[in-house]
Amino acid sequence: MTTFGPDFVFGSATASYQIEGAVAEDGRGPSIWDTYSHTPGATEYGDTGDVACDHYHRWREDVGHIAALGLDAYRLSIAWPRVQPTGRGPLNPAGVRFYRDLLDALTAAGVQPLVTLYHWDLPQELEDAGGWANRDTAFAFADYARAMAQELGDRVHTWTTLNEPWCTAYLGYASGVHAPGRTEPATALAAVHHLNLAHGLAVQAIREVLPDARCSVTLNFHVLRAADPADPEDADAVRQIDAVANRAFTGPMLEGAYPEDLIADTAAITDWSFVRDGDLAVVHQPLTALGVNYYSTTMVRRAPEGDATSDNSGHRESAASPWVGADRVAFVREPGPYTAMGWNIAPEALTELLLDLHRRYPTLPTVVTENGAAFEDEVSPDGRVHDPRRVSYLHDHIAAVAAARERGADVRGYFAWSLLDNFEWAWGYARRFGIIRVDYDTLERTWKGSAHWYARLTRTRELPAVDDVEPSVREVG
Ligand code: GBH
Repeated sequence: MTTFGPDFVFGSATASYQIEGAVAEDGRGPSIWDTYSHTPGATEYGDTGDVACDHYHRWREDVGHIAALGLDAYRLSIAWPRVQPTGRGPLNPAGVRFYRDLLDALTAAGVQPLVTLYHWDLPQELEDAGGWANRDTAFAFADYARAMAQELGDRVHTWTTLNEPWCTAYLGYASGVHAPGRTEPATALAAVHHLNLAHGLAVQAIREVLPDARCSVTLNFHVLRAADPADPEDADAVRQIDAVANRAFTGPMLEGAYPEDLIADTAAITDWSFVRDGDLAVVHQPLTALGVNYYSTTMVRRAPEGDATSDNSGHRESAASPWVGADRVAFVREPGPYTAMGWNIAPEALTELLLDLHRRYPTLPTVVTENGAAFEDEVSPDGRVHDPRRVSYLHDHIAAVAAARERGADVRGYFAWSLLDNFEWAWGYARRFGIIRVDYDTLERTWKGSAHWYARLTRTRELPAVDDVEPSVREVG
């Protein structure tokens, strides 16, 4: 029997642009995702976040679902352009009030709020001034973080600076499949550094206001496999992708330096002169916890010169690669099973990742801030929503977290991605990750089997069997 003690935190996660809608209401300014999603061809079916789950108007109902699920915590993100429409200068009181009311409702329901300051919706005006390629953006972010600490400080349990800066830098500025849709490898590396700097400056700014603030960052770790583990060339491809994807962030944030092999591998692209004296000391801040987003593994091999890097990531097609400086790395499709994103399912890799992080950073607790899967749900005539593969996915990955804990990893919590079906970035509404189904015509919410299953877990704190998906009399939904 797999059991979790009372201190282990079970939650679920969302992000502002993916659920809120109301993009032009109450003084919200435009973000790069408004611009990008309205660009023809950028997203599947031209979907945008204009309405999304209409969470901006339905948040009270959604807090009701969070409470009914028995969640210990809820991970949300603040839309920077909603609280500070141009990314600089005066705050928008209506935007601040929205988050204050939401945080109060969560607290009243006994749910810890974990707040991410940046889940990809950069104010458009900051992009017009250069976006993450511009060092000034890092300082604007710190000002925004300070303002949020002042306005919302006592209501937030844990602050997370950035969600997955890998995606912001490489999908936004190298492959261009995310906003702002730029395809400039050197710019992507400048963005990496300015994001790292933004993180450090923001942690400092938050702690100027709230000296004891719990601060973290969420990274999407690439768990890498060599196509041929016995081939040293494939092992070197693993090392190279680990540098550009993982250690480009953990190096400066957690160890105070960029990896030397990363600088060497990218020497033809940039001289890294955007890293100024003193920056690394700023980036390297003590953190309360490290957020870990995990979905799948990545397999690579050494490719001959000129063999274009294939990106089998399940991102929408792009001619440009997110893998800056990795022209001689090829990506190999792994054995299934796969989710609807085309991502292979590998729960044992989550155990490995958590143990590896514990070994490298023994005093830094981890929290799984996202894990989940897109599948096509089956809606039966009586309106029940069946998602047995999502239940299995969650079951196996939560068991993988328990296994890591048994072997000594200091993992403090697990957040299912996502509370609701929502705007899945370039895939729009064509991919559903929610444990609660959203009908995009009526915006009605319906608990899937996985929500009933997760509610059983939060209530009993024992991992339920995968067929334990029947609604309980104590549940709404
Ligand atoms: C997260 O991104 C986001 O935080 C969240 O907003 C989103 O809805 C959710 O996951 C589901 O997509 O790097 O090419 O080897 C996850 C993005 C997905 C990026 C897996 C890396 C691995 C393939 N990550 N992907 S690859």
